Amino acid sequence: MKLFSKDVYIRRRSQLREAVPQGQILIMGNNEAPMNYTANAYRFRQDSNFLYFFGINMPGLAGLIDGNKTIIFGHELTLDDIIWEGPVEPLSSFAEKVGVTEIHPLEDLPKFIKKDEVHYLPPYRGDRSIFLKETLGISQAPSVDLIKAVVAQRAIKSSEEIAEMSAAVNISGAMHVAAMKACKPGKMEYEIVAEILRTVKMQNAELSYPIILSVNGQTLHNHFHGNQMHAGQLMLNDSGAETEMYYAGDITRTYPVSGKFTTQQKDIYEIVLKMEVDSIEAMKPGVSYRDIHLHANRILIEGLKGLGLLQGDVDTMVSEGVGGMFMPHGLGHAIGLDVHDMEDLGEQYVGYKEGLERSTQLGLKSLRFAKELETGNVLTVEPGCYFIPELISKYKEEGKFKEFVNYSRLESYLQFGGVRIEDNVLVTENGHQILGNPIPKTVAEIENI
Ligand SMILES: [Mn+2]
Repeated sequence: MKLFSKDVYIRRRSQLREAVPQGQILIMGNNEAPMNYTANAYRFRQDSNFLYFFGINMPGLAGLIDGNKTIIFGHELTLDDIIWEGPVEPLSSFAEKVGVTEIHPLEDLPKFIKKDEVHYLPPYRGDRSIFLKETLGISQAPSVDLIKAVVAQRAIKSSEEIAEMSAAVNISGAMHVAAMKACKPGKMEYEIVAEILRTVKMQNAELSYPIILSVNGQTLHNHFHGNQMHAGQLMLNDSGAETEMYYAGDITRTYPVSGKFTTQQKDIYEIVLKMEVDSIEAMKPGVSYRDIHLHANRILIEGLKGLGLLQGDVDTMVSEGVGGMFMPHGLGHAIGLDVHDMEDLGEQYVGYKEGLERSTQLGLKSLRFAKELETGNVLTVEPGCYFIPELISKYKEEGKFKEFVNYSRLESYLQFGGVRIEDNVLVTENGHQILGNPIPKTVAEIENI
């Protein structure tokens, strides 16, 4: 189990205690999650908040900060566990490495909990909800004070976290290069998936989310990998690794199955690339990510206007949300210990703030991070352009945006698919830094590989 140094966890917990000075703070770890029966579990994934404050990657733990005391609740292995799972380092030894000396059995947790004074975070697994309500007898809602304090801390990445995240991007980059090299007409999509899995496993890492890989890139989260790939199609690969310490990478590349872009593909690709590069260029502390999203939208609209697919006033098209028809998702999201960082705590706390309301427009409504950037934030930048036949035909029928959209010219794009390009970017004091080593991105780099 890889851990940061002891003082990192001690510092994180004392910062949290200062931000939430009253009452108890309970941070629950995850349990094993059965796949088809109890002993056959999914890969164990520790809770990210528990990892952040207590570090220990084992199931069945809880951390309690009570006054100036910090306690870990859990179990030492029994002889029976050792017979089946082998002799691992005792819990007390791991606890010591994260600066905790007091350990009690998990069954004793109810005796320590002051039901009315305990702050806890929103559960996202059924077993935890039941444990909080029935075993601990807590009836109040999750603590907004605790949510806000955790978000404020985790949103600002420290240098040791940036090193882990850069490693995650580098593994993700290797996955993408392997996929590019394996992509050939006649092969099946799952053969590329196999190359990605081989690469991530060879680096002792795991996926940070299920692989999105398809020649139907217009489907934003396409997990079907059963298509045969043909020359003339685009391959969209959105996949990332999480390191042994669970920091995530989230990278997307799009490239021609044949290895060479057609003119039509290159035209769209260059628009998306400009959206991506210019968005990254605009990133610095104090700039609102919503504004960067809208600027990317403007580049998309100008680009599609240049191709004769759109017509009319660009400002009007931006404000009417015409771009959402071709990019129905947000420009990016926070990333860290979760690929959508802290989404369990609520996007309204992670990416929005009081007075900043979520739009209802297609595209902008899916923007997960809209507020001003701060030094230490890490976000994905992932513009795209998609031709979704079902959406286009519905809008055409309804006459939606008919003064702006050249529907007859769009006909020749119905088989296009989609393009998305994504990198992970740190906001620095002076601007920004793309994490990890460069991954082929320009038309020339991609055709070359
Ligand atoms: Mn992403």
